[in-house]
Amino acid sequence: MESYNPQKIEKKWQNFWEENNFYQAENFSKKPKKYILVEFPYPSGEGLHVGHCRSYSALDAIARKKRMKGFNVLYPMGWDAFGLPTENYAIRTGIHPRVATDKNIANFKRQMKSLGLSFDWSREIDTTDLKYYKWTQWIFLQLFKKGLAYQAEIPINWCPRCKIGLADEEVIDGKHERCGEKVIQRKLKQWMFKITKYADRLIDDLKKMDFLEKIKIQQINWIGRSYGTDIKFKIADCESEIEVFTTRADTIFGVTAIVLAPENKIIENCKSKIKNWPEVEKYIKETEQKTEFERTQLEKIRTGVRLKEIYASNPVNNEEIPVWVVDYVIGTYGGGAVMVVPAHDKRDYDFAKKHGLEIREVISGGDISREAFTDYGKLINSGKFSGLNSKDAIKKITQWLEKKKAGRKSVKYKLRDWVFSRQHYWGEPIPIIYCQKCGSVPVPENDLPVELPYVEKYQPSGSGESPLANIKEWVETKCPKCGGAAKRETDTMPNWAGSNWYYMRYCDPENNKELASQRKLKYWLPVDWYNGGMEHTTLHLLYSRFIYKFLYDIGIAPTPEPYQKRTSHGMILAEDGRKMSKSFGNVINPDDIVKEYGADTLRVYEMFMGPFNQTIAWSTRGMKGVNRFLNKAWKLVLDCIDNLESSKRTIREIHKLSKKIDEDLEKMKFNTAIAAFMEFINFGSENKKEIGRDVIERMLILLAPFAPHLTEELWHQLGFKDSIHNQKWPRYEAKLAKEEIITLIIQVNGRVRDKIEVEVAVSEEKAKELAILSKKVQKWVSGKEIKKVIFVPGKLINFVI
Ligand code: ANZ
Ligand code: ZN
Repeated sequence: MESYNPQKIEKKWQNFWEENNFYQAENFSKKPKKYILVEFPYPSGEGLHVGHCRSYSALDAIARKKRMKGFNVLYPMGWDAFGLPTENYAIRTGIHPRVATDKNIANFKRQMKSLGLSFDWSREIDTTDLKYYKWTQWIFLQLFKKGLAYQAEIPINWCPRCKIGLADEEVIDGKHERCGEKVIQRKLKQWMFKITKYADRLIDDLKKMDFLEKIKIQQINWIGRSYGTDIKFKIADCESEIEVFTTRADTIFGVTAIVLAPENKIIENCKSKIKNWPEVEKYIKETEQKTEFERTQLEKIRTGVRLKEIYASNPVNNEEIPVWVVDYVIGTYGGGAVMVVPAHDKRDYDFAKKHGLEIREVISGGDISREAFTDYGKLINSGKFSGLNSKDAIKKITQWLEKKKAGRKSVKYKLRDWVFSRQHYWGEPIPIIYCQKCGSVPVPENDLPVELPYVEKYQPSGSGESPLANIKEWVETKCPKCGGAAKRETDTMPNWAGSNWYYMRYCDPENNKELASQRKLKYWLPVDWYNGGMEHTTLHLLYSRFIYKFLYDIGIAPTPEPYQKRTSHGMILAEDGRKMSKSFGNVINPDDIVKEYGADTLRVYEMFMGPFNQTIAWSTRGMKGVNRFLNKAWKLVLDCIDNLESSKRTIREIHKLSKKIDEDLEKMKFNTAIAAFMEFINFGSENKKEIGRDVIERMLILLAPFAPHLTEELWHQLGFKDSIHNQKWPRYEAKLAKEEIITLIIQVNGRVRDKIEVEVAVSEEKAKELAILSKKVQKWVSGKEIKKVIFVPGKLINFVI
């Protein structure tokens, strides 16, 4: 008998599938559609990571099953290829990013193909392809037209090492996520997207979606919607008023100071009235260097400077309150001002202790001599509002303020508008032209794409301009409006731009007239099932939902949401439990596994290694175990190839397996599905005479989504000419899949003492155990020695005492 040799069969079947276009999705097929999507990778120089394989293999199994169930499945792949690593590589080596990208893509593609993934390669896309990014630029123009793309001179996160502006999301713990350098603040003119306009819809529409719960929660927290009250405090001396945002209007009688963000314009307005201006100015200057992270840490020392002789008036009792400038108030949230209630807010409590402010209790229930009492409670020392509970008081006080025109109900969001400019070369040029006369003029749609010019040097200028600024012939152009001399925008888009909408392009990748045809979008969207990394929940997932909603609003996207269902896979760590990294020398290269054990082993192992959404360490032992399982399956099939009939219990076992695989695949419980397979193969290997042809065929079909090559080979060895992947997914008979239950009679010395329900295949050991548990039986046997047990399978058990 031939032994299992993946090296011999895998390439062969990959070619067979490709030549026959097996996995090409058909537009407008009569079959119901299923759009299954995995996040497309950034084609780095490192090649495919085993973590990529985890997502791709798992969703491949699901795609294959759906095809066998009669769906017209779209399972596409492409390249998210703009980005910094390639640019940095180019700077280091002098190899042009285009050249490096093409090489990396070719390598990734070779690796994916060696895994036998059922991607529809006819729809492959590349975000750095001119024909693709033309539409990324087109989307930018639509946002610009609707006023959702705008420019602002804002303090942005700046990485001094990479010499580049960063989005909030790229700053982790105050450091640049890519290089680890401490981020500082710097003012630059930036393109911004008004994602905040969509904040409510981005939260509220989650209700309708089938997303993992923790994904929903992360998105909601990121957007950070909070309901509260805006309250105005008048400053008598400089005819100005301070607006604060608070979620705790019930504490307003406990306010003993107002604190302003250093960015707050009021400070500048009141400059002439501030007696200690030099001190204040110095403090503001110092803050400018600090990042938001440094400023808002809960445990930090609460610094601040009092604005001498400036007082604000509390609208509820006209009390005069001192005003301070402090760095822990953020200029861009609320009004950039906070009413300080030391008795009931932890930060305010620390601040009051440090600077000797009064701590005035207005909510009862705590011990404010020790710490701030931050819970809700009953109001005290609050004039006519005393006695109310916090919730009612928030409502009543807000209403009262509304009447006095000193406040109103308000909603605030943590989410900021999205900084969309990068001072880099390897990105999509922003299609805007600056004219002295006409201002910022959009490139006419007919002139798209604005092609990224070829350059020799990609070093960022460090002045805040992108390397493109040095290419005179490219920068200098004509104004599309007045025809006068004008200059191109030299900033490029961030690496999220191309991944915002790529899944739409798969529906119609060759279209030169539109981003994709309406009919095709309507047919394929929304994506039925999208799997990707948990780390993309607040970035890519949120951004792409926003862009899609915008496209929906202008009549391009056919549905309000792009992804019906979103799941996530856990990371794969190295065998030593650390992150896989070149510097640790612990990277598992999928190429090596495929070469030595085969793609099917890699695929099945990655699905078997643990619960799909959990982070897990690679185990070579586990991987070898899976390889042994596949060898055993191979042998079982060939050993039983000539058996004609299956035993009744074998048929029952295969229907049980059938049900298990069917249900587990849908719930992404790949590991338990494969464990059930292993059990079945063990059972079969011990009872080969009972395994007939029908059982073998069904088993192979069930295994096909997991191990596509091995099953295809055996299928043909069984004599079939058609591919196993074109077979119908087997239905199981619920009756058979259920355990058959019988009534077991329990006797003691030949007399019936009880009856119990047991599985038909119950063993003597198990039957004995269950029978002894019966109270009625215990009455007769307890304290006595059991001399003999007579067991008639499926009928009775008799204890002789
Ligand atoms: C008074 C107060 C009393 C507050 C109290 C809390 C407890 P969330 O839920 O995150 O929206 N705040 C408002 N604007 C701020 C800014 N620009 N920078 C820093 N802090 C700011 O938090 C809202 C609360 O955060 C507001 O309610 C305000 O403090 C503070 F016993 O107002 B509170
Ligand atoms: Zn002009």
